[in-house]
Amino acid sequence: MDKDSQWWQQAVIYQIYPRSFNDSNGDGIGDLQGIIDRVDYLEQLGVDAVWLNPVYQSPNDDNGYDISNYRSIMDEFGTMKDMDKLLETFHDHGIKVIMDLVLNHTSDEHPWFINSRSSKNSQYRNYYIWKPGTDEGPPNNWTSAFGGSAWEYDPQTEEYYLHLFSRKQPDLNWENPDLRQDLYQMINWWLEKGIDGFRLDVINFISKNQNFPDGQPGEAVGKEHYANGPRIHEFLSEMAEKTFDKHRAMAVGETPFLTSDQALDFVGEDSNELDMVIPFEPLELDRIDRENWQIRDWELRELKNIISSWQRKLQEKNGWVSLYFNNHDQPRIVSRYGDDNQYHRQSATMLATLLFTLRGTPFIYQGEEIGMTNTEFSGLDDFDDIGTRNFVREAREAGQLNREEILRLASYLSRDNARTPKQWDDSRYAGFTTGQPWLKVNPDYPCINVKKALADQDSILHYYKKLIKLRKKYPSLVYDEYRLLLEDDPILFTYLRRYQDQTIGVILNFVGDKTPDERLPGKFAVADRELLLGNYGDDPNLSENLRPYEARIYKL
Ligand code: TEU
Ligand code: CA
Repeated sequence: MDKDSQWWQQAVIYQIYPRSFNDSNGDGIGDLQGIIDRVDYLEQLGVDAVWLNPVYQSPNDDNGYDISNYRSIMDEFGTMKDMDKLLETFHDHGIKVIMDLVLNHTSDEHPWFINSRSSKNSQYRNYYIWKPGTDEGPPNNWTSAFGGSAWEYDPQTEEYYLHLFSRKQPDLNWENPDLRQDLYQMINWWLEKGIDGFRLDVINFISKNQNFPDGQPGEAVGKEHYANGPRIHEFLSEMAEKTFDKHRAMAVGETPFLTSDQALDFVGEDSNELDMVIPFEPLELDRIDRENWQIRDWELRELKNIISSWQRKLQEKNGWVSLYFNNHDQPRIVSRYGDDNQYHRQSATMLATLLFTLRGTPFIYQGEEIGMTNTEFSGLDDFDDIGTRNFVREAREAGQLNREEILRLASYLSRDNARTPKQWDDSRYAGFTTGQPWLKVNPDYPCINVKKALADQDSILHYYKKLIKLRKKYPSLVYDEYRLLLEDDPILFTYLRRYQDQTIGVILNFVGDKTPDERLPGKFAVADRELLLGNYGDDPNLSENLRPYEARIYKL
């Protein structure tokens, strides 16, 4: 059990999007004091750590993922004093604090970039990636995640710089050892303050193929030349050695385009790079292509396949993953893989049951624990997120989709769905602020809010609390074996978890219909089976039909 005794393996982590969590001073923007004010709520929920989205100084072109000073706090969120107080308060309540760190790019307003673009001879020129253009214009055909070319021409020095995200997010040049040393120093500066770990933004993008060849056409053109690039493992192990290891801090890597086969190179027991990775595949089933914003129908079998291959693969070499269904980039899961209408409670709790009974560390995104849903957008000007706004603009220019179609796709896929203010109660603006919120509150707040959920013993919130407790009690929910049953069943997701001599069985009904009992395998028909938790409360005979979105966890 030694290899398994890291605190974060048994932990449940709660993600806070500070802008939308709680506003303490009525300016309509969530802030650090607002987070401090809710520490009791998080403690009673039972989470072990919080991960804060970026709180550093930023011009907010991409809501804090464009950092202009790594060592100071965004004015709207408060001061470094507030940050120190947050850390102290959370530690007093036994909750660890994980910060978000963006090392692939900075803001174009970071002093490094201002200096870098000023002259080809600048001491900071090679902190970023500059190239001369070609006859066609940009150095190659790579595209930005937010639309258009990944290269921006800068008239000052007549060269292009690379930006895999917005043009206000220039990519850092990790080939430069001076840059790497500066980043490590900054990381250590935070770790010395007592931060417990980091979530590393798009960390598998930091090493680019230095020939900068054209990419294959398709989604994210160029990705085969920068996702998991040539020196990625060298850079990550150097960083771990110079920073996290010395402080025994946790490092979680956000890793788009990573497959389960590649994951062990980052988190397997014979690599020393990251403690866990954040997979994307389980959340890509309902979209064909992120860049072109196309959606599709999907089948449960696909989800079972993806989850099962990640579970099996990572266990081979004791690698670890983050388990999540929501974050600040994802539309709300209950509106995607569940039913946010007729079976809101049932489907939200069923999906949560899946998350909390797999091998890995569950991450709850703010509002998920009360079943927050996608919001309503009334027009094409209603969107705030840079990615959505660019999609709307480009789609209108291309003229292939009509207004309704664009609105339908943007409403379903927009990151704004995740970013609407946290719904605390049924007062005006859902108790998030006394002022005018920066982003419209979801109109369903009178129905879905924390106050109401706390008062109802059968709420989604109370179910999450039970799941958190259960995970602490049964190591077989955390470690070791995962075995899928009924592999081809199109409706049921059923599996066993086993650790030492303890076996747990999970049955999930993924549809809003009753499901005939004969699908259930004999494994569950043991006489002394005990229902540990079910989202309908009772434990009917196994010969009874499963009810819509029913979830049951058995000790076998
Ligand atoms: O997201 C990385 C990522 O893969 C995004 O391109 C994602 O696919 C996109 O949000 C979909 O529209 C991280 C952060 O989580 C995100 O908030 C940032 O915008 C992005 O990096 C750039 O820092
Ligand atoms: Ca505020």
